[in-house]
Amino acid sequence: MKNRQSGERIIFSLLFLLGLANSFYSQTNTNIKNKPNIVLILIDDSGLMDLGAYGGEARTPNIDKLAKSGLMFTNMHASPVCAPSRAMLITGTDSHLAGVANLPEFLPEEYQNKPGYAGVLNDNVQTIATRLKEGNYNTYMTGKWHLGHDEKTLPSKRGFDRTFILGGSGASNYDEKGYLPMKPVAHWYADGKEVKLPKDFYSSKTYIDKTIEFHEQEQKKDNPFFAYIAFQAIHAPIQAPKQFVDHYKKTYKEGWNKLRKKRFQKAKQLGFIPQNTKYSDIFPDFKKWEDLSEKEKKAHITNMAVTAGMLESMDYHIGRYIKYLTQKGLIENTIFIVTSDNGPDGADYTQGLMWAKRNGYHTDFDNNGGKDFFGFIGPEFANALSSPFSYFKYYTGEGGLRVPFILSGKTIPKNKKTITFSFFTDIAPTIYDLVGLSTKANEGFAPITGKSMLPHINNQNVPVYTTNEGVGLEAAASSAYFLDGYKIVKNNIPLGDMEWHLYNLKNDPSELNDLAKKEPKRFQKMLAAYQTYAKNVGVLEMPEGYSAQGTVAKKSYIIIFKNLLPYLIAFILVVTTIVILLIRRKKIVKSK
Ligand SMILES: [Ca+2]
Repeated sequence: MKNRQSGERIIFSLLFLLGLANSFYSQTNTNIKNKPNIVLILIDDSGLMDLGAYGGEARTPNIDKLAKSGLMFTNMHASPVCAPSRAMLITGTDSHLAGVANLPEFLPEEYQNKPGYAGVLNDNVQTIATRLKEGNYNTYMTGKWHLGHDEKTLPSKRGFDRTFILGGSGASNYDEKGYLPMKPVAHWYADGKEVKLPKDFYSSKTYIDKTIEFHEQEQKKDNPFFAYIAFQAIHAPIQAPKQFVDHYKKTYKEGWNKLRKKRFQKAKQLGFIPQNTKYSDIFPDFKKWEDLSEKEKKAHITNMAVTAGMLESMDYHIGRYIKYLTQKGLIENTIFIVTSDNGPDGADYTQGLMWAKRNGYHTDFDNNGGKDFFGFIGPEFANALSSPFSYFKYYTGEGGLRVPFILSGKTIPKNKKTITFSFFTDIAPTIYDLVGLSTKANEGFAPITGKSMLPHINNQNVPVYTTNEGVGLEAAASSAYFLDGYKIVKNNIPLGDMEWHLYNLKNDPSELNDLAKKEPKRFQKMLAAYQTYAKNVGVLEMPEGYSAQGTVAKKSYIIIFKNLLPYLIAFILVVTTIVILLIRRKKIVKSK
């Protein structure tokens, strides 16, 4: 009897333990399942108003739907250039502290080993992917990484389970061609190893194909996921399949001044800027649309049509991904974030066209189509696209910094817009807050310098930054400091004057009315705050006469010259030989 009783007790205890374990398992499983999936979509070089939802000309119905079903920010600031923005986005920490103060391409050689300037994400910071692994997330990345490109510095070493990425700053969207003489070949990596591209590669298509593939191959399907998709669209070379481009052929026929004015009016209509905002014109030294030949106009109109088509094509593939997540029942619990890393690219690639053509590119979209097309928008149209703001990519004028930012998902307010000031480093801590992780950096790591936007998301009357919380920024020798709706800004050459100016962004977002002399106290206070910021993060002064575009051009010319040197020597030798032969012949004739 005793034996029977103790046997029953053992069985009961085992059942009890099994029950406990089961309940613990289902609780953990529920916790995991309740955490939202995060899809972080990064566009390359899109200004605030390029997407349809933000008043742009491109048809982007899928992103527009996300914007309508979510919260649209109109006062989000990135850095003015790619890699520093990406470092801040993926870590929540100032770019200098993260090791990516500037782009390697833009940096004079002597700066490349200085602290903060290696152009590679350092070990003082953790990425969103690493942090989300704490919450059992599956982590995927496709697209442009640009924060390191050897086996030790790829995203597969920075918390991403599955990756298919471009290491460098840009490339053809159809094959392995680079886009700058200093990087004639581009390199892609899958799960940490260099790979050849699939035959049907088109950047936007393949990045979505690969993301879907990662979902399909996933073993831990019950875990939440984080997918970081960093499109090449709409970075130069601008390329898109014809079917996405042809309907924009007439959209930009009136030129850059009219487009800039049109977007300015639209920005007012949409409430992005106050009604009494003054219009800032295209830079006065820029080419005049009316002075162009018909052939030149057509080239510009085509480049713009391809830009719009490239955005539409990107949106189309985002739509395929949304459809996939819907079919798999994952969409309900997914939060989408859509943003861009800096404003429109005003670089003039005309000088590089000879190199581009020798390397397999063409400039005839009508006859040769999107593949191998070398498109770029140039400074004038970049100035129009960055409307209603001043400047564009490379500069800390608002046109270089203001980017679209859309948050959309079950727990996000629907069909709302916000004009609260926010900064790129705020995105990572906001994600941590959304999934229930600490918004502070883990012990032993550099601080997360951004702030969670979740209190603002939950109640738009609560600003992200209080009136005494400032934000500093420096990249490629352009700088800014934001405090209480004001901004001090110093824009680098050639378009800037390297002087500090003070603007009230609340009533003067186009930065026309310099208040430095009118409000000296505020000006001095903000200058001092910037100096403290610069010292704390380790900003280095660039050499006299430095400019980002100038450095790229100089590096490119040296490479072009080196490549041409053998031909030049051969040419000199041939000419010298001919001259010697002619002189000899003359002498022989004379002596006869
Ligand atoms: Ca960019």
